Amino acid sequence: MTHEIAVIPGDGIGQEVTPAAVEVLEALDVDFSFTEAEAGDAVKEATGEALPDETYELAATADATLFGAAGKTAADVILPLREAVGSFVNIRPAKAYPGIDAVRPETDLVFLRENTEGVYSGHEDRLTEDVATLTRVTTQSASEQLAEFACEYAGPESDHDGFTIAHKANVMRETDGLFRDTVAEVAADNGVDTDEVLIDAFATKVCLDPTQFDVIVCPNLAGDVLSDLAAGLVGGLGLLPSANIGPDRGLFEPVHGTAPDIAGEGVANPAATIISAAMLLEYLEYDEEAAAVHAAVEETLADGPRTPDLGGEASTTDVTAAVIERL
Ligand code: GGG
Repeated sequence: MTHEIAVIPGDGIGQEVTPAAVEVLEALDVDFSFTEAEAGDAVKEATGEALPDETYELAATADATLFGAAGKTAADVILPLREAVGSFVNIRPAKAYPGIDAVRPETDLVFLRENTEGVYSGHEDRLTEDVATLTRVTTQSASEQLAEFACEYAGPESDHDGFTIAHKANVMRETDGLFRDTVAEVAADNGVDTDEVLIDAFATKVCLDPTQFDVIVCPNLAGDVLSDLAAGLVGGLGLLPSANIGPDRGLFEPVHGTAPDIAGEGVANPAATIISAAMLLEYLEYDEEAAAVHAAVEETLADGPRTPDLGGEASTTDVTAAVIERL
């Protein structure tokens, strides 16, 4: 069976790390058909549209999508692409790899981020020169859908022991109150253990001792910010993959953005995108191949060439070749 994979590199280093991950997928014995499409700042400049209709359609119909990075047009690109695949959760694992000089080598976390609403609802207005507003949206239905996923991901049948609900319901009483209460109720109904933490307290606690946490379920913006914070504990954004999961399809992307400071230099770390490709393989139930890619990345990080973000001098292509060699 051939799997149709949409490949959308986006901007900046997305143009470098996405082909690297495709190369790794091509090295496996899996029948993929890759179709590349444009999105982002460059296509907006050329055509006036950051996300051409054909790119949206491709993501909405492919079996899975591999995305690179969004820059200035992120709101017009990555949010609609997540919608195209019907994604309601963004899974963001943040773990320290052996051999990497991490601030907190004991870190092993998974963020389950609400992926459709919150302050990324898109309801922003510039009312006057002085005043801009944003409507934060929380729905019981989206919170329930996330919670049901979290119960499967971290429930009794899994390797996890329940999850932590991160929120700020003491201040955002209605929106985060609804989020917290809904997620806690679904977990209780499913017999899944939960505890809760305020988002600001979480930021301190996770830096001091990340082993206090395992799976963290959180609203959209909190998941975006806190997973980047966790990247700082494990060696940087070059190491964090993600999976946007919907009922019938998924979109897989590194957590990092376009990195304009190094874009075009050929030294971007491809690890986050290659691990995202491993998550794509898991999603399509190629568990053996996924495990092989995870292992090859781990070995490369431990003793192979390293890009400058990890203290090395290797290029994106050197690291990609090293991963493929270890498959
Ligand atoms: N590959 C992830 C990416 O492009 N990140 C840039 C960004 O601004 N992301 C916002 C988000 O993940 O919601």
